[in-house]
Amino acid sequence: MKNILVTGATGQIGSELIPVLRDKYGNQAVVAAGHSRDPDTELAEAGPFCKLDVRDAAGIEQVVAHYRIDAIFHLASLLSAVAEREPQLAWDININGLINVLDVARGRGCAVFFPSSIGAFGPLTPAENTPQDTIQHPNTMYGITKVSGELLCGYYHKRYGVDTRGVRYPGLISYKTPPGGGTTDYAVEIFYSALKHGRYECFLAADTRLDMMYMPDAIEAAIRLMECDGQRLMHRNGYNVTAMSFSPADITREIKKHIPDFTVDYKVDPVRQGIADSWPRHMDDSVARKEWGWQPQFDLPDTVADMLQHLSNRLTTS
Ligand code: AKB
Repeated sequence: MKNILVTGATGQIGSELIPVLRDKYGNQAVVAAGHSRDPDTELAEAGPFCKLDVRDAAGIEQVVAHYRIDAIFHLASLLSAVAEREPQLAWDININGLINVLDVARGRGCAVFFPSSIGAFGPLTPAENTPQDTIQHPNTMYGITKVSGELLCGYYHKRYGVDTRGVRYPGLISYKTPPGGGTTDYAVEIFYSALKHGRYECFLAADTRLDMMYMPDAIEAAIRLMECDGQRLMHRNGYNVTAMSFSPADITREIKKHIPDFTVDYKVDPVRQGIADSWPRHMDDSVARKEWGWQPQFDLPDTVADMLQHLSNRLTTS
């Protein structure tokens, strides 16, 4: 990778991936492209930033040509809960946006990273040790766009030779940019509430166990997969990756080790609970470990300690 475009630059993953890529490849080599939110000054000033709607195919073509892009991290996407509220918009952004990126990549010889999700599975999927290759019948629009995205990436590789690669991310935990409209967002919100108020009202039931990952591992997964020798990749797209599996009750117990008076109440949101209940509890990610050396660093105790430390610094200085 020489010149890199990151779509969804101001989102939860993009805002943390871009500084890491810029450290590695140089500030000018990494173009940040965001749609709606204003970029923070660090993102916009450290290197090229452009406003881009991924539904605008000509706009993508122009940016890729102008900056001589050879790799695209295509992160722009609506998340699960918001996609249930606006299914047509989710299809438009998540699928038509992806096809635009894949077509430009095909014409300009770019590699493409596509983040799929645990949402690509559904209620018929084995929930424990979810295999790499298994039933994928999601019952949410988000899941339908993610499984279709995996298939499209596979198709563009087989049919047109586009170097597509991707993972199925679990819920992602980070302190820099909050996620927006996801089902696993509780695992980020809980830290803000614990530090600010000492209590949290959780929208998932106490025993809803899901796969999760701390952001530094998510960034490492994307870069490691894109940098590895493509000959090693038998699957290429939709690699299961996970770092831990926990429920709201488990993370509460871990936070209480640092903030003993912290309390959680449960007010279950039926929509998000229904989505979570259709997802795996714990994926088997041995194929990613074998094919490209996936190895997470952060478990639940490490994540909680690091989140609380960074977030309390941010909250006291803001
Ligand atoms: C969401 O909750 O929608 C995302 C995801 C697991 O893909 N965080």
